[in-house]
Amino acid sequence: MVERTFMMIKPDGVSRGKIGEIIQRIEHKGYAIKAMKMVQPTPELLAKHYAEHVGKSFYPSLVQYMTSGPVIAMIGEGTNIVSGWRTIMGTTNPTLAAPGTIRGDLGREWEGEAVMNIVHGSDSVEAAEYEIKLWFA
Ligand code: RTP
Ligand code: MG
Repeated sequence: MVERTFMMIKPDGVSRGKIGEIIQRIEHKGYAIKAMKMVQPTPELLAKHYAEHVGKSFYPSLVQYMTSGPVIAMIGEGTNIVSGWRTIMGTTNPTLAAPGTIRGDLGREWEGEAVMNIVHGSDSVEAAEYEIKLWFA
């Protein structure tokens, strides 16, 4: 099924010069990038994007991390892209993420209690719809 998802290159991906490499992996897979922009996330936007995590012990560190610089926000489109992009990203913790995934190959550092993991992808079709509306209002 052709789906849309919300994809993001997080501040560490941008500051470490990985934009080109990450976009190349998206294009190699054959996913279409339907929209793309550079955004400086605010705490207000992040509270909506990461609503499920507000109040958790790592949340202040997550906000510190995610407001540390600009991100690249993208709408991707392709067959089963929601789960497919999560597979390409790898699991949340880069230490555990498989080699060959973006997080497994490129991620390593922590911002306080929050793991810095280069990229984001919506975790369901419903989340994708919500996040696309939020970031591309
Ligand atoms: P994301 O939403 O950013 O794509 O990441 P995810 O689904 O793989 O992981 P999620 O559980 O939604 O967590 C969101 C972000 O919060 C930071 N985090 N740190 N210390 C920790 O246990 C921890 N858990 C989450 C990470 O930056 C993670 O991507
Ligand atoms: Mg998540």
